[in-house]
Amino acid sequence: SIDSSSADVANFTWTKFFKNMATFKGDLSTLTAPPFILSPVSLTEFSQYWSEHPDLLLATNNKEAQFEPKFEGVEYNQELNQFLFVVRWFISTLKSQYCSRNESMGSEKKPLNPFLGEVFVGKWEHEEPLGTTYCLSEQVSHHPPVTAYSIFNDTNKVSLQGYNQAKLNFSSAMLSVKQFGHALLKIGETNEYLITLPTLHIEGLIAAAPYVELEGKTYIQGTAGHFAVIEYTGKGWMSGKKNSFKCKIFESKQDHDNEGTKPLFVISGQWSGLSTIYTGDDEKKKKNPQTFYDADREAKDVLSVKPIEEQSELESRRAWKDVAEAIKEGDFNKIHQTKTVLEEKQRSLRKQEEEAGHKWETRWFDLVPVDEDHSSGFVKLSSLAQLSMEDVPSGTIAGSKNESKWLVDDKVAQHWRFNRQKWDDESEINI
Ligand code: HCR
Repeated sequence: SIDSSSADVANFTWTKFFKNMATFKGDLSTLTAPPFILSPVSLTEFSQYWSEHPDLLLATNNKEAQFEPKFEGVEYNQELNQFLFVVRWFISTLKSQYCSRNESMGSEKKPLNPFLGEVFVGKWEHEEPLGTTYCLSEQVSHHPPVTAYSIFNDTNKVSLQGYNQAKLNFSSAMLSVKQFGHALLKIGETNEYLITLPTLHIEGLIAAAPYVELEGKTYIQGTAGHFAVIEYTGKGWMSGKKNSFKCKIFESKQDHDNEGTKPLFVISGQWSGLSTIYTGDDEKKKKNPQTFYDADREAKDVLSVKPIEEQSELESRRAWKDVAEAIKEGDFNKIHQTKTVLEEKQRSLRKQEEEAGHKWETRWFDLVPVDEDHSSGFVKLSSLAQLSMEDVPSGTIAGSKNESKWLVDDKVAQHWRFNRQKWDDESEINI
């Protein structure tokens, strides 16, 4: 949101921004940044990053496909095969999620803070057997900002749902970002995968050239038991290369916890470039390395979005059109004016709702208490992976000190879930 007058904004230099940051803690709505670091893209659009390689997402349910490379001496079965496809698809999403602004705009930028009820929709259309993959994204909360999404392909019975909230904290010249939420990938009728979201930080702030570096871990837990832990490291740490990761794949969480059990596979490299897979037996000796994924060689598949003139007023690109133009033109006054129009409209809508005594209703997603979450495998998968089901940073271990730091007494955790019926009944927004 605009938190200052246009004159303030025009004079808001990077040095001032950096000084202000010293005491910053909050979310996107409270972060004021100089105009040249603003992006004309709303955070609701980020949901598409989960599937810019639809072929890799859909390969997870191709029963005829054998995961390549295949190693001799490893006992493959259908579940392990699928798990490897899931891990490869997940690694393929990271470059879009965390590097794409650097590629398209030269550095990380501050995205537009979506308004309540803002939606972003589109599709990836392919010939059979891939068929059409739909992407729905909705801003389900403004304070704090939370975006929920659903990406589904009925032809291949693959669907992904999730939500995301980023909590920002500035310390040691770095902006640290904890992600709340998770993703759930459903394949066919019975197989589901819980995917946790990594912590990240923004580096390059002193040089006014911000970029994202991931830290911490992602866990992937499947219904059949397979468990993966992906550990992120940055430049100057372990490998010395930026965007590095190491992923260990186990038959189960128990195998992971048992120090004597080697992983089935170890994958390492750069998530924004090349990664290599070894069997658990070969990894230490670096024997028989095989390419796992090459992010530089896979062109992304651009989501098809309706022209702005055909969009509803709630659709992101239409709603932010004037602001986006002003940002692209670098016109400080226009940015301020156009943002104010949008924000005032939102304020008056909330006031009207309050006066009428009703609350804004989310469109395609429901906030479901964890003990009533019967439509997803979240509870089962979290307990298999011994992960917290509470409203705590994604990937927090159940029963850990870290978990208790975030807990609020007597508060039952609630998570956003896609309600397919609501989408099927949708009459105003179409793709
Ligand atoms: C932290 C961030 C907003 C949140 C963005 C999230 C976490 C959103 C969900 C996506 O699935 C993944 C994702 C990717 C982005 O890397 C991350 C953004 C990076 C920067 C932005 C800050 C709020 C902007 C800070 C402003 C700086 C550049 C001065």
